[in-house]
Amino acid sequence: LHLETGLRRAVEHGELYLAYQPIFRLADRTTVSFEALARWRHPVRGLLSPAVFIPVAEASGLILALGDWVLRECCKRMRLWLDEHPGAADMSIAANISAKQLMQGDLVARVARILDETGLDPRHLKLEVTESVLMENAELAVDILGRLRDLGIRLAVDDFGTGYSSLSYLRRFPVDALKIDRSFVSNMDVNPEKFEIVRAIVQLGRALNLDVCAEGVETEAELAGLVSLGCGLGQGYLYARPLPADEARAFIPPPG
Ligand code: G
Ligand code: G
Ligand code: MN
Ligand code: NA
Repeated sequence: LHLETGLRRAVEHGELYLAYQPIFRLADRTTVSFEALARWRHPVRGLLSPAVFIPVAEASGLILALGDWVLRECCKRMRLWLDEHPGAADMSIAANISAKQLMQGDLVARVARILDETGLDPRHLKLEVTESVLMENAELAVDILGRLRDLGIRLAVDDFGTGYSSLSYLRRFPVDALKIDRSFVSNMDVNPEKFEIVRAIVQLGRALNLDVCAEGVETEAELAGLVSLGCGLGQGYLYARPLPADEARAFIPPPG
């Protein structure tokens, strides 16, 4: 497999693109933001999942260049949508940040430079970091997240519930949102244990004054369960799949 060489070429030759999955307010089903998800249109192997190429990028060090590309694309896209759609004025785009990007990459300076170059108001950019990455080196994470927050961007804990956060660290991470891992959301309406875990996370979010977003909402029954628990936000195939930019923009609400 020459994925690493291929990935180097992919970043340079425009084989990568971002799909945007709408994140919606459960109560009224309006879109409030988008999560950007990387895709690789490989010339021979077809469409490759980030689950395949992100680990390759991390192991080879390419993740820093790839991560910069993702951030720059998100910022440019959000600026375009802000210019074209008054209804986007309160929206944001969320980018996923990998372990190496957070811990080794001088991320704060990179994000600051990309915001500066693209002229995006930082409040329209959100970064998602998984709970397990944050807990790997929690003291360092507290410091880096704090400096990212100082830039004016927003932060979310991704895959929440799978990473053994201590509550004391969760309180110290200066984040805006928890994203409930989709393993708990899937079939929560028929699985009482999952239902109670989701309830606990929603209550934790309320106690810490954090937005809570359920991932992987696929059915009306799951959505009804989430609403009954007071979960605010969701994303998943029920509402929309990750979409090419031109299709995603149709989810930006009308102004007013
Ligand atoms: O979209 P999909 O379900 O195939 O994504 C698989 C995994 O890849 C998810 O965990 C997602 O967070 C991760 N991922 C998608 N895009 C990016 C990206 O741009 N950077 C990083 N670090 N991870 C990403
Ligand atoms: O780790 P992260 O939460 O970033 O992963 C997001 C991944 O979940 C993306 O690869 C995306 O394609 C996928 N995804 C988004 N919505 C759904 C859904 O409703 N069901 C399933 N099974 N996967 C989803
Ligand atoms: Mn994510
Ligand atoms: Na996730």
